[in-house]
Amino acid sequence: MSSVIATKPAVTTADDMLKPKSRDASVHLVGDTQPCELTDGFHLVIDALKLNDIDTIFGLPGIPITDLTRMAQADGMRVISFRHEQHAGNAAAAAGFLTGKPGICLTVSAPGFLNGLTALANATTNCFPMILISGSSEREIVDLQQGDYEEMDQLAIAKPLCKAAYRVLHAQDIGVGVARAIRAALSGRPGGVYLDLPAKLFAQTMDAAAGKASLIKVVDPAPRQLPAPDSVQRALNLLKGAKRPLILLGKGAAYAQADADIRALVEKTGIPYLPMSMAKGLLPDNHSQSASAARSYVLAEADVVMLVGARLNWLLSHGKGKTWGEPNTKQFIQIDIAPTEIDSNVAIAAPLIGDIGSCVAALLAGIDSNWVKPPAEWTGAIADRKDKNLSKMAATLALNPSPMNFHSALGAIREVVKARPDAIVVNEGANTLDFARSIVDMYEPRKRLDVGTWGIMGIGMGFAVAAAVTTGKPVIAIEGDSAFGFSGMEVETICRYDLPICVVVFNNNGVYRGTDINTSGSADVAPTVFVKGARYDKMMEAFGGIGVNATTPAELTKALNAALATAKPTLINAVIDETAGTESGRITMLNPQTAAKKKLASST
Ligand code: ADP
Ligand code: TZD
Repeated sequence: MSSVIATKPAVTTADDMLKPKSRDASVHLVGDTQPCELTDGFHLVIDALKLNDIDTIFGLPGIPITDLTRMAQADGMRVISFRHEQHAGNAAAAAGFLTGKPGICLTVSAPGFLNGLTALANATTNCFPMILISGSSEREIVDLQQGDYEEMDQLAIAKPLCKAAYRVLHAQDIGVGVARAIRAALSGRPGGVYLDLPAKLFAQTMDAAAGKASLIKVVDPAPRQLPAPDSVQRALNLLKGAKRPLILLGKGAAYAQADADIRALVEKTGIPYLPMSMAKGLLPDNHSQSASAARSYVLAEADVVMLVGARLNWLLSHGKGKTWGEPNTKQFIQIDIAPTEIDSNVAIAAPLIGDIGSCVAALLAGIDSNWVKPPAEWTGAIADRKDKNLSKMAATLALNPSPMNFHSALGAIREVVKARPDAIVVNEGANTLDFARSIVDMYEPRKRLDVGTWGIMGIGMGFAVAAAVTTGKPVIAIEGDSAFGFSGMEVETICRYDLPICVVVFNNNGVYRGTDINTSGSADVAPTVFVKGARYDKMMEAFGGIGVNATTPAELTKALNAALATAKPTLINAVIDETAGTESGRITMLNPQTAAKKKLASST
């Protein structure tokens, strides 16, 4: 039901002085001349979101959206208020990925908008649906650059960084604006959408019945897109002819929520599969067909690779080079909703364009009891390598060095997650990320959230809050100490909402490690070094949460189990050997080398 207001604003605050409604005579005229029930921009925005089953807003209040946050809360929406907009934006993005509904981030104008924009761009890069709604200053003043409060042409700035951007100028268009934003975020390849709401809009009034009638409930915002039958046949033929087939599952496959069919496809075909980071758990990592522990081998040796919601970007070495073995030995099948993704890096022999649910269902329909599973030579070779690598890893995990290293600490977390497969793991850092991805097995779909396509630091607490709020499940955030610093202040948010989040900070005293030396001779420490022996656990205690300093895997296990049992906000400062990390983790080769250094090296 749409909300109705009196002719006066429903909430009066000191911010009202700066609100533009007093400048707009026509709004008053409408209100004064029509004694009938009125609604306004504030209420129409809330009603439009609620009508579309959006029940949560992640944001940060201030002019001109403070009242919007209050009214949304009063109207039954969950309003999660953050300490910095980037984290609210990241939360919205993660909520979008987890729920398949666009996550909403609400910010103030210019600086708040810009703070949220990184998250919007990241969501778009990750193909997560989210809507950044920002209040903005007066169009007349902004466009003449007359220096309004927080003046900025936000729509123009947002446009190149997201999938779509819209501005609503009139209350009667709010329904259309919200509907377009939802459809743009969800349809086709999901992504970030910007919705610009100038301050003046919120106080505009209109007849309540007309307002209600102006709202749109979006019908089928992510319509199924069936693949063409001939493209299905082409893909099946290629798969059938393969000697060394491989299925590669990406986070698009996790997002698609076609879990049962994806599992059926893997199991019915008997094809080994490799999950990308956020596709881990689509099938349990201990599944016999998982080729994770033989990753390099299968990528180099496979002859037909079927990509399911995964792009051949830098994370997959662009589908070429040493990672992929001998040149011209591979053929690709690619299932994707975005036709222009095809051939983006290498030739795709069998594109399958459609939504993953429909594409996988179509493939399944073509796989009958006569399907010939991959040759034992291939699956056997993979199994051998897996066994070898897994026993190597088990031996490393069994070591108990002092101080802890990444392996011993993650070995402890691995066992806890095994016992709580419903817990959601959030993961960022460099070494902390790379090692956690391979050591901590996932058992259920959409339980792992991480730095994604950009490899961005700062998603930690925003993603953790969204995971806890949208699922109610416990969250374990495995964080490098540098990574944690980007969003660390949100531990207050975690405590304020009493969320079941346990943050584990892998504290090795710096970015990558804590041992760099400043060679200049000045008193400053090296750029990658932090305060030694910092106690991040005290940050959580400062806001009433539980802080634990853990120096052994046993202490870490105990604290983590306690956090899961009590569901209380907890931060474990896991003390890690400061010499343990490598520069940039596994992507150290992406660091450009100075020519001077090369010359130096070659002359010695
Ligand atoms: P990863 O990083 O895990 O390899 P990417 O983010 O690179 O995954 O790829 C995800 C791909 O999934 C994108 O190309 C996107 O267009 C696609 N995608 C997302 N949702 C769907 C869907 N429902 N159906 C089909 N493709 C999808
Ligand atoms: N800024 C942003 C927004 N994203 C980034 N990826 C970086 C900077 C560069 N960067 C990485 O790629 S990883 C990382 C930074 C700063 C932190 C690594 O240190 P850590 O993890 O303490 O988080 P490890 O486990 O000690 O390596």
